[in-house]
Amino acid sequence: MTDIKIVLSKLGIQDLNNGISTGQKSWIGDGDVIESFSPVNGRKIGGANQAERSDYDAVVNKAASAFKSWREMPAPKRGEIVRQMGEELRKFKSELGTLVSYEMGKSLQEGLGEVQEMIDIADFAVGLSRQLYGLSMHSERPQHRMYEQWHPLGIVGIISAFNFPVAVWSWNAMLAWVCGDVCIWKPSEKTPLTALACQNIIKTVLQNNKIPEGVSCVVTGGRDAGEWLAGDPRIALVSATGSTRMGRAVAEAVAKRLGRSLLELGGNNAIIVSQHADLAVAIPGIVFGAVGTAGQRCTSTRRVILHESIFEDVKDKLVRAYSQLRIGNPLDPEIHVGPLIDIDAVKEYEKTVQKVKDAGGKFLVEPRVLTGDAFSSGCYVAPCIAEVESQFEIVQHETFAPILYLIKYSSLEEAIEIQNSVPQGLSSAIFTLNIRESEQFLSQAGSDCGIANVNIGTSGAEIGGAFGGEKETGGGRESGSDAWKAYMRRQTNTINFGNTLPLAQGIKFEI
Ligand code: UN1
Repeated sequence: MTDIKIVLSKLGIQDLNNGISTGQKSWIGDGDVIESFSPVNGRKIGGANQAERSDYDAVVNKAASAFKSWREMPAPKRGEIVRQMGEELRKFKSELGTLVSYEMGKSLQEGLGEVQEMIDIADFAVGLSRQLYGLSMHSERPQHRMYEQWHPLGIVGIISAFNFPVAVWSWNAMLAWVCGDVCIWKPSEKTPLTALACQNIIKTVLQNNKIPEGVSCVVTGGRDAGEWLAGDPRIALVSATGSTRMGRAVAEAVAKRLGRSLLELGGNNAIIVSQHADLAVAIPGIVFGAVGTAGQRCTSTRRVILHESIFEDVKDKLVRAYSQLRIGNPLDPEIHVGPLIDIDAVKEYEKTVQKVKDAGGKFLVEPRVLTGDAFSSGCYVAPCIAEVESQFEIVQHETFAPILYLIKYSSLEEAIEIQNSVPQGLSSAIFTLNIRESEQFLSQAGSDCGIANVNIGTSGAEIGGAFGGEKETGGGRESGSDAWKAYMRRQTNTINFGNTLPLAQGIKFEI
């Protein structure tokens, strides 16, 4: 098995007694050490000093001063810096992917996939750096020109979650950088070391190009650090990924100061499987969506809405597929399902299971917490499946664990209604070969989610599309398409090149 010490040292993270420091005090603060334990085996990996308020203020000052020069660099030149960052990430893909897997607990393939997502968004951002287009309009006045341009916003605060400890940050940071912004990243306190590893990679590129390191900053810490960012008028945009509860707190604090927020919060994603589905495609889509990353993606499949005529058949197929799942050390390539992030997550899993039972749900694949030497961290749970009623209270909530609900429907209208009946609106899918059904699902009367797929599952979105969702998911869009606009400010410009001053709306003002 991989020697994690070697991985850490290749990523420039030295072990300092029990704590770990990148040697860049100003980035990581002087506060208490946050310890990072691997959910794989419960062992301590290291620690990082939390930022204190004074560290935070120093970081903001550094970022603000870096912004002054970074914003003046032409966007395609900023794109060149981001291209080099993508190159560095390619070099460290194996080490960073391994650390992601070890610190977070996702499978090695998914850890590597996450780093690939960072490389891809870097490529996307490089192209984008030459395409930050504004529109031009026809003025209603003679000898006038009107157009809009997009300017950098300033400092972008990025609050990221443990489940995609590095990719979601990169979706934000890479775009923000080509847009001319500088970033302050508050990573999840559950995965501080992957963040420091990324910081080391980015720092090298900045240093090689003699660019101030304030372009990319990290403050490690818990809730406090998130609150500092949210409440700070110097932070032009706060982009937050995580629970709806956290997002609500961020949104309120940012709105109070009339700042901007970009929220990517919980999902309660459903797959509709119609009687016209190709089950050979649908079953793996459901299983990957439900158990991939041990059900800890915001796009994880939580609900499967099955046509009554195929309910028994699909149920049997899913039960059979679940019996083949291998649970264990995520660094072992044979394993499908790794651990949950920590013991608290296991408790949440158990609580949800109990609530499902109390409400009258019936487990078709039994939940259990795994014990024994291979599972000594106490974080391993079995993916489970329950038959439930859509209106159960617990079905309205997102539990970050591999618990899948099956719900029966008889008409497509009813299926869509069930799919839309939860407070969240991130990802959704339908499996059908019937074009009327798929079009109805994608129509304005169909899925109310930010992502709606046909014949693929709810998770595993590509970086090229705008990523995010509606309702309690928060409404923000990150990553591809024109999500970059959230990281810039629009300015409308009107220029008079004539020798009179005609007023708009035909108003006459004579002096
Ligand atoms: C998340 O879980 O916060 O679509 C992001 C997916 C991944 C991203 C998930 N590309 O599943």
